[in-house]
Amino acid sequence: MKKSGKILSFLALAGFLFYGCQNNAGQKATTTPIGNGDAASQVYVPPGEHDEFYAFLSGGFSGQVTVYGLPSGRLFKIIPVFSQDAEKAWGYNEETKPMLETSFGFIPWDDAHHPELSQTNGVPDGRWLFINGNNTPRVARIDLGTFETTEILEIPNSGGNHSSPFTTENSEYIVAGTRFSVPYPQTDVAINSYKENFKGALSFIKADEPGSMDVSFQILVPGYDYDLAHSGKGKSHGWTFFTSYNTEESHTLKEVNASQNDKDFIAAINWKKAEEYIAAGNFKEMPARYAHNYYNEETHMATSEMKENVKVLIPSECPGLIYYLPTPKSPHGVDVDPTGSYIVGAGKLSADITVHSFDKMIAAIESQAFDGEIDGIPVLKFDAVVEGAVQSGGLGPLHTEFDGNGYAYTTFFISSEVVKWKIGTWEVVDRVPCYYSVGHLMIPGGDSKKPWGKYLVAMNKITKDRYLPTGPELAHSAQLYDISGDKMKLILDFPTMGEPHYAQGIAADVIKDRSKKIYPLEENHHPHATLKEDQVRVERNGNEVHIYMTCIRSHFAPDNIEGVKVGDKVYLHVTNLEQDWDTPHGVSIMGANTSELLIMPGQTETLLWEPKFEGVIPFYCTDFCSALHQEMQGYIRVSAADANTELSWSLGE
Ligand SMILES: [Cu+2]
Repeated sequence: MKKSGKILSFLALAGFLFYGCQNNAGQKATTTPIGNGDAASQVYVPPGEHDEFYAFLSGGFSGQVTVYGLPSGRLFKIIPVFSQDAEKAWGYNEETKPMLETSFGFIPWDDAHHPELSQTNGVPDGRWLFINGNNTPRVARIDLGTFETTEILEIPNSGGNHSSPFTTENSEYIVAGTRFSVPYPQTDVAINSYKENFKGALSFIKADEPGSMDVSFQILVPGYDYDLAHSGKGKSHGWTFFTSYNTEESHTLKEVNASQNDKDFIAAINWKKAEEYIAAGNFKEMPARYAHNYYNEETHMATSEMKENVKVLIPSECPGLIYYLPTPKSPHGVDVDPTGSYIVGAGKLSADITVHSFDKMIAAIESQAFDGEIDGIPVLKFDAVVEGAVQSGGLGPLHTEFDGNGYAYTTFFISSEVVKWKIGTWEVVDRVPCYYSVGHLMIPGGDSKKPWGKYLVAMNKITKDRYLPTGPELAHSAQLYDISGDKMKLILDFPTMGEPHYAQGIAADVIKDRSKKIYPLEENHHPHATLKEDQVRVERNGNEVHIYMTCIRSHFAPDNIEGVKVGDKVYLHVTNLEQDWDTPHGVSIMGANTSELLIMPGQTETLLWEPKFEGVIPFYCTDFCSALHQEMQGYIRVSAADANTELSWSLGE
């Protein structure tokens, strides 16, 4: 009976949410949220001019990252990460297939959640963007010179990688916390043995050197759900904070059973202490199986390597490594202010926002102000660590970012709003509605030491009436607020791809001049590159045919090929000889069971084609490259498996 009562109250909460949406929608019909005519000019970037900021939005369940300009809200690029992308041949061409390898085999999709810019001294530095894959636990690195994914690391012994990637101050590490606790290591046990057999793992991933991303260590923790994370900065550099819920350790009907405890925990990890324990050999080597995939920009090829074990720290054997900060009520976001002094926990079933003090935490550790311990992890006394509470007046706080001017901004999912409050006095100074049900928010640099506190992007879970209807599925929405004055002002709605889960923003100046324009041919070390047109050729090796092809405006070389047979595996290794910015060529061939290739200037890509029957098959350039683009085409003759058609190739004969 008690349980059904709880279920009812949750239904009531959901009803409130739905009512909230309808109500907001109703308001929209009679009022204009933008309110004044000059909002449009604030987001207008005239033709030929550039946006002031890059915004990198998670593509959510699309598995990708989208790149927008701010303040215009214009979409510039979709960067494929965890999902195959036929437009760019990501995961389809031979070069990038290894990027999607995992211990489960080739996986062409994931649920991307949190983009995170690399940092130097706590400030976004524009080198890389990291992002996590939630479903099959992974983290990825995107190179912001090329805007391409160059590295993906699977996270072993983890179930759902939500609290990730969240960097440390110099990108020494990015982190990954298990959202679903699982048997560690995985084994066949009854689900109702959760409390005895299920554990969580908090992973620290070395990330400061491309090509050598690896799990440096994992910390074995109780079987809670670890939700989000942020690392300390300034005085709290060396610490990382993870929220947890389900400290009840329930395994079923979690919407009720994981919401019983008045407080759950923020786990505070002293990762410098962890490094000492690792250096001293005070760890366990645990079996694991996880893929490390790396795209080498010199060879234009990815490789996938399987790793076999991982170093694990056990809290009861590592005093000083981890502490729990009690935090009301199923905390979701954990955010650290720009000075590193305050750790903000947003209890998603609460109205208030809890602010812990880093100094008080250290003092509580030194004076051993503990409320017992769990599996060797001291629980700090709530009153000893809490600094203040923001009496928000809202419902369902989720995430907080900062403007660098002494203010914090917290999203409220249930009451669908952003609340601005003052650090130190904890008073609410402004609030604006979101349309509707906002999850994350992003201020460029807003989780770093130096936010660019000019704009705020709210990422909304529900769109309802914001755009023209497109059938049952509606575009999700981001909303841009001007936060340069005392009051937040909504100035733009723009649609997003997939779920705009979280985002990061950075001043365009930090990145734009380092953007790569071409791949120099002399640096192309692809094993199947053809760097000059007079080196093109076709080679047979058993039933494998390798076509070494080039393209330049407006022809392929060769463009007539004969001697291919039914049953062959035909590899088209195509090098784009162009050395001008913005001159890609595409390649497609009729009936190929894969996507097109989209080859950047100076790059080599490979398409695998297995002809099924005799005939003459056309291929063509798919990227409109010149006035004679339509002429950029060729033929491959396919003969019977036992035919004696000689291998030959030509251009212009
Ligand atoms: Cu072309």
